[in-house]
Amino acid sequence: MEEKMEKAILVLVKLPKQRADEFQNYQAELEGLAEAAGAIVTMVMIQARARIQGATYLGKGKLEELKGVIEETEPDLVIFDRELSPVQMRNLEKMLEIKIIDRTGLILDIFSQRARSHEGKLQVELASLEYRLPRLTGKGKEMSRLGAGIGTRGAGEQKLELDRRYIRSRIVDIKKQIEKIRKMRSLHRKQRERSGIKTVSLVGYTNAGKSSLFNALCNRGHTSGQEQVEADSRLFQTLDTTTRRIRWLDGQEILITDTVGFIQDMPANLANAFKATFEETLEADLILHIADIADIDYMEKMETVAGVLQELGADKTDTLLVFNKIDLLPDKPAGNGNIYVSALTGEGLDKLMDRISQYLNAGEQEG
Ligand SMILES: Nc1nc2c(ncn2[C@@H]2O[C@H](COP(=O)(O)OP(=O)(O)OP(=O)(O)O)[C@@H](O)[C@H]2O)c(=O)[nH]1
Ligand SMILES: [Mg+2]
Repeated sequence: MEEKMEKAILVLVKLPKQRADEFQNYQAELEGLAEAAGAIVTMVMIQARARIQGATYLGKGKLEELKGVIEETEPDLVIFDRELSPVQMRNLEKMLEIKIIDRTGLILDIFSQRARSHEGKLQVELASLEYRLPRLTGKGKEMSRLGAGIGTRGAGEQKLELDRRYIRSRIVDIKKQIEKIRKMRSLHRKQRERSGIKTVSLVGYTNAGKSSLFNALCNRGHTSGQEQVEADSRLFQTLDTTTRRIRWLDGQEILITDTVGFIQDMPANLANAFKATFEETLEADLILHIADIADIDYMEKMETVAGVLQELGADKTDTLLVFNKIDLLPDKPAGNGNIYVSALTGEGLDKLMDRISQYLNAGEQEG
């Protein structure tokens, strides 16, 4: 928080396949990501194009316009809406002479700022290094050119020594460490399985209200004297999974887990780095998929989440869809069997807890 806010220009390319309303949400999400990283968006520049320009991302005219705006308004950086190829990145930096961050770099930066646990930090560092490796222009040059702030975090302390050889050996090292942690996790999981305690994992798009619901359920579940997890409107507030044991009114104990949120087009490196975290989710007895029903884009976001779950192989785990933030809807949806709750007001939580119990106990009888 001590770091100063950086002024950023956002640059987006609208392709023909993006509908106007889709594009609006896409833009809002990028603004949300920029803010989450600690930037103040001073200007948004949009170019509608038939396709992305291979070498420079933008067309010639738009580039010149952008250069003019940069000279006039002197921002700290320019943020691009998609992942740039190493070549595009280099060309843009050369032409615009300013710090350039693409969407992947932005998400990596947010993750670097938020990771708290040892494992989370390793995962983010791994993803950052893998992203950076093909983008290095020469020994140590890249980092010194970037200076400080957004885009420079998360790749370890020896920033100036970030040459390719160092990065490669560090990647190998981190992978080993993560593998060790993964084994520990699976050991713990087996112990839990033997103890017979059921596990419930909360997943969903970033900002859906997972952490808020996690807290609300823990409060109802007689957890004594434990801290709340942080909930905030910033995207990717949660990066570390938290598991708590809670006791239902009927005396049953369950383990409940809060997890990192999903986003569309999650950078591949990050998704890979976080695989171990999601393994935990895969092996839960029940997944609660939390969706923000007050978000105009909630259907697309639900599809994104379902897609990621499928990729991870979690689509075979029992999943209960939970619509959160019902308090924000003027008209309550009619009783259609869906679960509607508000983590904020507590509405619907009793019903949700009943449904969770039903599920877990049904599983018991079958198995
Ligand atoms: N009105 C309303 N706001 C809610 C509700 N649940 C959560 N929020 C708000 O939505 C924002 C996001 O909540 P979080 O619980 O941090 O969401 P999350 O899914 O954990 O988000 P990430 O950890 O960033 O992926 C916060 O500002 C919450 O106060 C709800 O039921 N009603
Ligand atoms: Mg959260």
